[in-house]
Amino acid sequence: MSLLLGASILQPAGPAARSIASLWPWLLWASVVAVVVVVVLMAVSMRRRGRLDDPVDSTEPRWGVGFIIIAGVAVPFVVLAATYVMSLVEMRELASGGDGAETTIEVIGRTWWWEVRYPNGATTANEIHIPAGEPVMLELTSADVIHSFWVPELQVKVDQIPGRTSELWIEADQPGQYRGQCAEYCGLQHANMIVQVVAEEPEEFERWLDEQARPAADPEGLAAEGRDVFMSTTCVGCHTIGGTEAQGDLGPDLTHLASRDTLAAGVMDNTAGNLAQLVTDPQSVKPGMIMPPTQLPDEQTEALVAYLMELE
Ligand code: HEC
Ligand SMILES: [Cu+2]
Repeated sequence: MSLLLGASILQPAGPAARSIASLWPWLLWASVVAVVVVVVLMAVSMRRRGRLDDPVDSTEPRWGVGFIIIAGVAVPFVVLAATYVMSLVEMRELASGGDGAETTIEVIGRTWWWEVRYPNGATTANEIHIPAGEPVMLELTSADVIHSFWVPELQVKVDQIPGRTSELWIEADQPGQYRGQCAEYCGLQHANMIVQVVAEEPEEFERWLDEQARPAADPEGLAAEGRDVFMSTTCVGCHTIGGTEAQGDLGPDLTHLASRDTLAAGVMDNTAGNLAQLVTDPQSVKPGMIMPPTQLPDEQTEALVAYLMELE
């Protein structure tokens, strides 16, 4: 997955985003016409003012009261009313589009990553897998400050407010990856709070979901040493690994870490080298994140990374 994957509201990839994008050309051209008319009128008035020998009586409207009523009241009223009605029609469509969604996914904004929970108990982070071609309901909330969930190719943005749950349905026409971003300033690493929606064929999604609900497999060899490092250092207090004593809740669930494409909410690819850097010196990856640096002998870091890479 490319971290630079583009995401534009003008390239909608699902029904909700498409209906929003359909409003856009109307608004653009209405605005262009309004700007051109105003600029022309300004130019005309400036030319008149330039001619000092031909003073204008400023109390007398030059084109009469009729002009003011048409250009200043009637035309804006028609434009605004039309925009309002078009928006209402789109909003009705958007409100009902998620009816009949079979999957509900909890998405919890946290500084500065996303926790993603499925009804079967699977918990993951920063990647939301959905079946392509069907609506999916998201329950959006926050565990700390206000965040905002925005995947431009799929839906409008919706704020994630602590103590409140907002519903938002999303649907992707085709399998693919759709980049999203926190859209409400939430602190130092707000810009590095990236979410990826991964739409898959429904069977593939079901397989992924079953897999994600399983506990982690028992490691062997170097990875088993890595597990011991994990369980005997600070990691165990903040992270959960299903099937082990690690049940921390401050950081992402790592049970299936190796199945994710990126680390730390999309800031780096999930590779051994990047994992080693993230684990030993997280502040160099995402300054300000609550994960502390961990000084370990090189062999222990290597074992720890081997363990994390096996969490598929
Ligand atoms: C004080 C709590 C805390 C401790 C201790 C901690 N972490 Fe973290 N960890 C976090 C948080 C919070 C994040 C997510 C930060 C972000 O993305 O903004 C994170 C992210 C990660 C990630 C990336 C997960 C993902 O899905 O992208 C890995 C891997 C990780 N930690 C491993 C470890 C290991 C290994 C240790 C022990 C050496 C450790 N952590 C210690 C809180 C902690
Ligand atoms: Cu933010």
